[in-house]
Amino acid sequence: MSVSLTSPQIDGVVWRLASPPGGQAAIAVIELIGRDGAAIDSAGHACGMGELRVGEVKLADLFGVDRGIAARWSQTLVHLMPHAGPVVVMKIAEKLLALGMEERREIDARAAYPEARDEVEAQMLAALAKAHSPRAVDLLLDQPRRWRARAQASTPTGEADAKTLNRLIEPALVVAVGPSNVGKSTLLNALAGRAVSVVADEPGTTRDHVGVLLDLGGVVVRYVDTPGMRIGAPVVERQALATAMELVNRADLVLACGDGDEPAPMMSVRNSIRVGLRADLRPIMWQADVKVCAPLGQGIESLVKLAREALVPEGAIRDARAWKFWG
Ligand SMILES: Nc1nc2c(ncn2[C@@H]2O[C@H](COP(=O)(O)OP(=O)(O)OP(=O)(O)O)[C@@H](O)[C@H]2O)c(=O)[nH]1
Ligand SMILES: [Mg+2]
Repeated sequence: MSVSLTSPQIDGVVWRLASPPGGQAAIAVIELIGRDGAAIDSAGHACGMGELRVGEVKLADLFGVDRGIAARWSQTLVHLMPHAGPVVVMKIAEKLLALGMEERREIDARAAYPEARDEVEAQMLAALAKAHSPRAVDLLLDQPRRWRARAQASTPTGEADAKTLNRLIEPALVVAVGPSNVGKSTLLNALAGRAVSVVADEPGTTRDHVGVLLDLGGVVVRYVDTPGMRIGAPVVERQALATAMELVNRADLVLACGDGDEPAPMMSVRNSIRVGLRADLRPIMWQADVKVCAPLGQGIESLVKLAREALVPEGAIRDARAWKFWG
């Protein structure tokens, strides 16, 4: 790869390809990890996404290579999501390297944890250090024992179950969509237990996307609250909608939201839950999977349970077989 000496150099940011290599996904995930917020700020400008606030999710021109989604999940963590074509990913990787951002190699677990008794125990310690979900802890701690007992006991979980459980380490993407003013942002605030999203009694309140890491009863997810769909929206809002649709395409779970007046959009995606909001105002006449009055907390527990079950089923967590959680 050629490195241009004239490029401005970004200090204190490393990156890694977070989407599985050779996977089937249409979108790639390139993770930028900053030493601090300022390092990420300068990387953001250099990558062509401009200023990106914490919680902001937007469509950006990534180095002129591809239009993709940029999401800032915290001060120091940004995801770039271009199309997953190998040429696109390689060109973006070249640009990052040219800017002085090094690729973070997966750590060598055995070298990092010399006290570990075997490979699985070393991988377990490495996974514990980066796992996001509290529900991952007991499960990971028990893996070395399960792998040692495997010969007598049973075969390990299949690839599909392993991928599901991996969501306890690397959070799944949950995207809430639906018409304007039905209470989507109020729902996010209720789920987060604090005000992370702008709420107002005016259609079109959320003009940008709000992305946060959210703990759904022990399973941490990346949650994006999108601006409502409404007819006659200004251009900037329609752009935001285009971003929302791209996010829906790569979501692990979509919350299709509506209320008594505005039914939830019919989603033709694999994994979705139809959420009837503002259920105290008017009866929900369409087929909702769960009815919610977020300000009163009604239906929140049921929704959390449904979402958790759709992402990481309790049955998979309770599965006593060994789990291939690394590699
Ligand atoms: N009565 C009642 N009002 C609610 C409920 N949930 C939200 N609201 C109110 O409905 C209005 C719209 O709520 P938002 O959460 O901003 O709606 P939104 O879907 O995010 O709207 P956009 O961002 O425009 O798409 C606000 O005035 C909220 O206070 C509810 O369960 N019951
Ligand atoms: Mg909103």
